[in-house]
Amino acid sequence: MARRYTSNLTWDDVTPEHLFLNRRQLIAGSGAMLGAGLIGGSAQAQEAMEAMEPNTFEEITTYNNFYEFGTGKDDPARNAHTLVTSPWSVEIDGLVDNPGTYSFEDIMSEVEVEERIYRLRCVEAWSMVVPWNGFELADLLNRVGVQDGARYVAFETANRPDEMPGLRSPVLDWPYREGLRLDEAMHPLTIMATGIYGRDIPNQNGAPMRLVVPWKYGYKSIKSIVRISLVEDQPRASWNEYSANEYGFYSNVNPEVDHPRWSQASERRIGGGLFAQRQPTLMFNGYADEVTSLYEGMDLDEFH
Ligand SMILES: Nc1nc2c(c(=O)[nH]1)N[C@H]1C(S)=C(S)[C@@H](COP(=O)(O)O)O[C@H]1N2
Ligand SMILES: [Mo]
Repeated sequence: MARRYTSNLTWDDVTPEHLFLNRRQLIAGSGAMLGAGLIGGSAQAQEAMEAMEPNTFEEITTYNNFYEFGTGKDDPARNAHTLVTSPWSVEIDGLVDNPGTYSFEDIMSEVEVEERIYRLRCVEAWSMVVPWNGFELADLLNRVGVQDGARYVAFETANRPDEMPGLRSPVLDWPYREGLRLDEAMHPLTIMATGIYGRDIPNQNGAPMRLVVPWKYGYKSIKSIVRISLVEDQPRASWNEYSANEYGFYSNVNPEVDHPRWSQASERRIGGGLFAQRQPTLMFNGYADEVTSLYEGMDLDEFH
């Protein structure tokens, strides 16, 4: 199952020329458009390939949301160097067979890291395409042993005022928290990212380990995680608590459900230039074939 989404490029492989020659292969490995009959010579196939052209390392690492380091897009790249990411450990607790404090190295020695090229769609209606390195969250959860009764997974970011200047402003009720339903967390598209373009993930992108859930708005992808809890009830989620009608718990990318203050029908691709055309936003950010079944029978307007 997981193989389907895998590509195994290393940093050395990822030259622009290589990407150009292998775009078709990358699309096939991306999860986007699979099964939609778009892989071929058609105009849509061309469009699909262009939509999955990765952004540059520079773009991905200088236009970030990481409010612990300031609310400006360039604040994290400027300020996040103060975060101490080694040593790092993650507390895994709640309804698990093997609760404990796991070092980042211990986790990395157990899991299988691979490359996933995913679209990232922010709720602010911009997007980019990122070649992540990471492992399936399910891989980690299966190793610690999820117990019966666990229905959700809760995540917390580090809460270190000395290293995170943004914590001085009460923008959110720190620490940053997010949550997934267990089936979303166990889905093979859901990864813990530890790298970008084959390099260690930079601090501004959530070092040393951040969640990536490609069919949900970017803010669900919580950065610099220090705690993972398996729980029975729907956990707290920072943006949902900030304003529940603007930011639902599910936050699935959905062009038909607008944010109360702006449309979600289209998006601006980062790096596309000032006059680049906006792109239509795709249902579940292009991963509908893979995840629609998770929400069968749910009103996605109500459970936005
Ligand atoms: N801890 C934490 N995680 C966070 C955020 C944040 O402010 N703090 N911002 C989120 C938002 S809004 C987005 S769009 C993505 C951006 O990820 P990137 O900077 O790697 O592109 O991170 C998400 N994870
Ligand atoms: Mo975002």
